[in-house]
Amino acid sequence: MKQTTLISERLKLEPCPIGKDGFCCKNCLMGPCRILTKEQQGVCGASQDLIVARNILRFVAGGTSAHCSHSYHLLNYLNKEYPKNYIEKKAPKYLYKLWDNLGIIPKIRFEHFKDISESLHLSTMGVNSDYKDIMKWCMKLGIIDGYYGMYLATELEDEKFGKTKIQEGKLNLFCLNPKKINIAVHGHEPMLAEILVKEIKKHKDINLVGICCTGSSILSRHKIPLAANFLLQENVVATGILDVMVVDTQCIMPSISDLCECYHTKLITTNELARIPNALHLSMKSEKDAKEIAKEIIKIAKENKKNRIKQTIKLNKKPNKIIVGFNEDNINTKELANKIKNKEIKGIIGVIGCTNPRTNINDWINVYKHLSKDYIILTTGCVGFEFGKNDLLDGKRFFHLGSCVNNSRIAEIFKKISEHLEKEITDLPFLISCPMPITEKSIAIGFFFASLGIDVHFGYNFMISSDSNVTHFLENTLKNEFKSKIFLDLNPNSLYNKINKKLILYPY
Ligand code: XCC
Repeated sequence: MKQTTLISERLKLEPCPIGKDGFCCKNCLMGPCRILTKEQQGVCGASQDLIVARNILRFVAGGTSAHCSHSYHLLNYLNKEYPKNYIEKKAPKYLYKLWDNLGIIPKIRFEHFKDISESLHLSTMGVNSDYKDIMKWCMKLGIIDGYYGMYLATELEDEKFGKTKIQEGKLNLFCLNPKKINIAVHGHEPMLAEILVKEIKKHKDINLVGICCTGSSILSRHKIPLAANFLLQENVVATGILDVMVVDTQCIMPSISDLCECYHTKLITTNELARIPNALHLSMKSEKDAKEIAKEIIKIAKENKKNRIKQTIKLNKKPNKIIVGFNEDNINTKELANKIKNKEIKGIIGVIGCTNPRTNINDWINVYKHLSKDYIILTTGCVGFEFGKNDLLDGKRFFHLGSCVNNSRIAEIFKKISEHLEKEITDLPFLISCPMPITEKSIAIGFFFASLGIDVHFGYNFMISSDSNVTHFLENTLKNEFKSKIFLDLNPNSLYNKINKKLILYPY
């Protein structure tokens, strides 16, 4: 039988200290060049600042491509065309004007994909060597990520699958049921999962659970229990009682393949981009495919239950109860605006993104718990799951808005509040905090919110921990045009103190 390890074991592999700071350039074969001082240059003459800026841009391009690909897959699935003038329709008017003047918005159909590609082009060896201009491209991709990725995906999913509803849901590994046939849906694009939700209603012996953002999506719409975030995905298999794991795209650990072999679980891939060794691939391109595949999955799961070896993780606790399904329409933004105006709350913090196992997750969660006395917390993604595990998702101070593409809901809420108060977004006490980023997507999301004029905090380094000019640019120069900053604070208490001392999140 295959042997495998869990992430807790693999974490012993230390991150590369040079790559961590973005000091390694591997964009050509004269290198890779490791540039450890400001005076050094790569073989081609690239400075440390240039190398860091290019590495960040390539990271943001990766994240933006994932979100844009998500909405593109949805358009194909729904047989729909790209909406015209999408950014112009969605963005606050004054911001659209600003971005238009800066020449950073795509206008022609598919131009946003060209911009992702051009980012890769300009950061190859010997094209763009102006780190400031490269950072401007990061902002451009941030805007693309926000609108052609998150906004469009959220809008299409709301149209097709219905708006989310405020309701009680369940979360954690204990949502798995040893007595039933367990199927998990994992990834980010919920098209097949939506069909499965309907199909399993005919099968009382099946327990469907979600993982990561596909899970958050069907939790917010249909109360399907969310068994795991990114970090717990392997444990879902390692319980020994998962009969089928269906994955679409993004955040699926490659380790899942070996793990499924160890634990009898049938692994099924459904997206052409996300092929995994030893998985059964059932290609899903249309709703018709999805209906057939859903039936097939159920059949496979039923047959596979008898192959369970043994239950290896005790599931002797109850799942956490949570309130989910908030969105930009069912949250009373007028009331929130008044609360800000009357100083009943000090502001709103969007706590977003992943749960990086190299950070102290509990310390971060505790800080937001303290902050929630004065601030409203809007949350999405894997960090939202951690709030749920700590029984904080009560719909009073903590509002769960769904998957990571649903971060557009946070942007909409900020926009609506600013309209109620007749202020620019940047003049209001809003903060985006991404304490534990893992993926390129979370960095792209940060750049999107910064483009809206909101300060963005990261709690884990993405190549900006040194005192490079790039760090300085994001903390200081960005303000000149976008009235925001992107900054790093790795220490939860220090972030708390900065907020309390009004160094960030200025009161209204
Ligand atoms: Fe991050 Fe999105 Fe992935 Fe979780 S699932 S690890 S991107 S928070 Ni969306």
